Amino acid sequence: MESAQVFKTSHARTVCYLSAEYLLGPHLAGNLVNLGITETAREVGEELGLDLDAILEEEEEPGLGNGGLGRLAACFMESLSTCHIPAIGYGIRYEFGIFDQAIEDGWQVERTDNWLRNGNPWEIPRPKIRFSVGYGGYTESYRDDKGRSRQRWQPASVINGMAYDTPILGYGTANANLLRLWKAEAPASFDFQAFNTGDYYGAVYANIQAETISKVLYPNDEPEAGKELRLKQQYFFVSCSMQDMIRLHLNTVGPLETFADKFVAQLNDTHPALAVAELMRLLLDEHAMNWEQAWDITHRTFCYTNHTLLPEALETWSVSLFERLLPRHLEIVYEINRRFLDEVRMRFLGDEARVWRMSLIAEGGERRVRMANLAVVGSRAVNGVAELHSALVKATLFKDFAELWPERFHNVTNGVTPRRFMVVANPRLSRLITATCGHEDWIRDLERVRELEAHVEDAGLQEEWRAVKRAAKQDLAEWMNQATGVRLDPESLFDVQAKRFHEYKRQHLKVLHIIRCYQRIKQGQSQDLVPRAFIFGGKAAPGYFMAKLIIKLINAVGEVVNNDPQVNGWIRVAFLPDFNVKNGQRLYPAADLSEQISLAGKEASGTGNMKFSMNGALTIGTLDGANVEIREAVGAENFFLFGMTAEEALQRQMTGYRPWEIYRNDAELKSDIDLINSGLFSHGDTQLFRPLTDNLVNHDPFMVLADYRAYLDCQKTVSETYKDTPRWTRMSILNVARIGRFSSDRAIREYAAHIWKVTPKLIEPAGGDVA
Ligand code: F58
Repeated sequence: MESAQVFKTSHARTVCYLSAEYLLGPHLAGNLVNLGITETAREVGEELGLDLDAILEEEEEPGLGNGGLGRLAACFMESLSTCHIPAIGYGIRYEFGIFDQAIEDGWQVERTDNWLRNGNPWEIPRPKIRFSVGYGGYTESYRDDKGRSRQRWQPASVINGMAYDTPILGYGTANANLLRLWKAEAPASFDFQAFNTGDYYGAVYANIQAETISKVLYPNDEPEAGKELRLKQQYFFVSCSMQDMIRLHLNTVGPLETFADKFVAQLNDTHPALAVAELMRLLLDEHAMNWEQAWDITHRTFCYTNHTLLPEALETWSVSLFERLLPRHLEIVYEINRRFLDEVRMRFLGDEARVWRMSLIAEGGERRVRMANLAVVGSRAVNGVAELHSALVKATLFKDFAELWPERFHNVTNGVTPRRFMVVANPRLSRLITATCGHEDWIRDLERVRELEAHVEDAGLQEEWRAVKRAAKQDLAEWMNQATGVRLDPESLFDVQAKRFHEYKRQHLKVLHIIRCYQRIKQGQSQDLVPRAFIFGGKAAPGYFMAKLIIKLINAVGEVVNNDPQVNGWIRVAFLPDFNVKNGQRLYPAADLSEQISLAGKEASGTGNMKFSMNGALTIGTLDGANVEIREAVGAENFFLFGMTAEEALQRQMTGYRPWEIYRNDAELKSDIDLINSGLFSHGDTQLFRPLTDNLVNHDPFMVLADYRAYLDCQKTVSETYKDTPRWTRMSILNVARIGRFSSDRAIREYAAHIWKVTPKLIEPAGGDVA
C-alpha cells in the first residue's frame, strides 16, 4: 500500500509488463527470503509445532505459464521490485494453469492443474477494479457533437474483467509491485436481462461463456487450430490492462497527452500485441483524439521483446477470425498498415517485394494478420533476449525492419533471480558463498559472487563445495526414489536435461548418447566412462506427437538400463515427472552437468542454462542463445563446447543436408538407431519409435545426426574431466563466481536504462525497517 501510494503521489514513471504468462512458482519461501525473515518464521513455526519445510512443501504453485517466457516474466517482476522500479505486471488469472504431468507406462499424461482448489492466500480481489470488454458486432460512422466524423464499435457481446492483485516483494526493500491478473466474468446486466426476458438458462449460459475466457492456459506449441478462445484471451487481458492504465493516468496525472511519459508498456512476445490496436481504439474512439496524436502516444508507449525465431511459432491470425471478433481493431490495423506501407514505399522506391514482406497482413493464401509485424511497427524499441538471438533477429526475421529503423533494435540478454534460484533453492550453497565472501551482498548484487574466485584454490573451500553438491544430490536421489522408484547414486555424475520437450532442444541427441554408453558397457568398453545418472525433466505440449514420443523413448530406455545389472552400476536413467518451478528448485542444486544442446540458432536464450550454472553445474552446450555469453563469462576452459555454429548449420541446410549419409557412414550412430528400431526398448515392437528414427534418418530438421559425433567426443572430455575431482570442483566454483551477469537484476537495469528510460524510486518503509 505504501508503494502504491508513493508511486501514485509522486507520479513516478511506471513500467507495465504485459504478459499472457507468469510462471510464478510457490510464493512463501521467496517472500520470506525477500523480507529477511526465513529463520524467524522457522523458529516461530517450531514454537507452534509446525515444520516450515513441510509447509513450504505443501504450497500449490501458480503455474500460469508454459516455460521460459512465463518464468522470465516472474523473474522480471521480482527484479523490478528489488531494483526499486515502479511496475505493474498485467496478465490473466487462469483458473487452470499448465497441466500437471504424470508418466504412465512411460507416456506423458496430462492432468488438470486445479491450483485454486484450496483458495489462493496471496491474491487480493479488487471488485471495484472491473472493466468491460467487447467482442464481435460491427462498426459504424457517426458525427460527434462537434460535427466531426468518427467511428464507433457496437460489440455483439460484452464481458467483464475483474482484477486480482498479488504483491511481488523485492529483496531487502519496502518496494513492492503489483501483479494484476484479470479474471473474466459475466457482467451483472446478464442477470437483469434474465429477469426481463425470462431467459434464465440463456443468462446462465452467457455467464459460463464469459468465464471460459480466463479458464485455462493454452499449453501451446502447436499450429493454430480452433484457437478462437486464445485470441479472445489475448484481447481480454490487453483491453482490461489498457483501460486500467488509462484510468490510473486520469486519476493521478491527468490529461492523456502525457500518457507515454507516465507509462511504458513492455510486450512479452506478441501475445499482448493487440494492445497497440486497443490503445489506439481507446484514444481515438473513447477519448476523441485524432489519429496523429493517438499514434504518437501509442508508438511512444510500447516496446516489444521477441522470444523466438522459429517460423512456426510466430503468431498470425486469420483476417476472417480477427474481423469477426474484433472488427474495429481490424480497421485500425488496416489504417496503421496503410500509413506504414506508404512510409516503406517512399523509402524503398519500387520495391514491392519488400512492401509485401513487411505488410501487417500476409497475402497469398488465406489473409492473415502478422502479430510480430504489428508489434514492431507499434513499438519504439524491439529487443531479442541474447546477443546471438538479437543479431539473428536483425539479420533474418526483422531484416527489412532493421534496415528501415536500425535504431529501434536492441539486445537485452535474459537473466534469472538469484533469490529464488540460489537462496531459496540452494540454501547450503548460499551459506557457503556468504561465509566465503564474508557478506550477503551478493544476493542483491550478483556480480559480487566474483569474490569467490580469490578462494578457488582453497582446498578447504573445495571440500565444502563438494559436500554441498553431494548433499543436494542426496536430497534429489531420495526425492526421485520416492516419486519414481528409480534409485540414483549420489556418487555418480548427475547429468541433467530439464526444459520443455521440443525437437529443436534435442533431448533425442541425449538419448542417443545414453544408448551409446549402454552399448559400450555391454561390449566391455567402459574404460572411458564415469558412472552417470541421466536425469530428464520437462513437459511436452499435449498435441506434440514427436515430443511425447521422445518422452516415451527416454522412459523405455530407462526401463531397460535400470533393470540390467550389467550396466546399472554405471548408468541410470530417471525422468522427473511434472517439471515445474518447485521441482526445478530440487534439480538445479543437484546437477553436475547441464545439458544445453539445442541446434545453434534455434534457442533464443535459454534461462535454465543460467540456473544450472549458478548452482555449480558445468555446461555441455552448443553456441546457441545465452550459452554463448555464459561461456564467455565463465571462461571457455570451464565450458564443454561442441557442435556446429548457427552459421555452419544454416550453410549446411542450404547446401543440402543428407542425414542418411551420416547414418550410413557412422557405424556407432547406425547401431544406436538400429537398436531403437530392433524393439529392445519396446518389448519387441519394432514400429513404436519408427516415426522418430525415420524422421532422424530421412529429414532430421534439427540436425541431431550432424552433431552426434561432436557431442559424443565432448562427452568423453566431460567424463575425463569429472575423474579429476579437484579440477572439476575448481571449474564448478568458477562457474558460480563468474555468473553475476545473468541475474535478472542486471537485465532489468538494462531495460530501465536503455529501453524504458525509467529511474528507481525507493520506498521508505512506513512502519520500521525491513530485513
Ligand atoms: C522462450 N520461449 C525461449 N515460449 O524459447 C527461450 O529461449 C527463452 O529463454 C525464453 O523464452 C525467455 O526469453 C518460450 O518460453 C513459450 O513458452 C511460448 C508461450 C506461448 C505459446 C508458444 C510458446
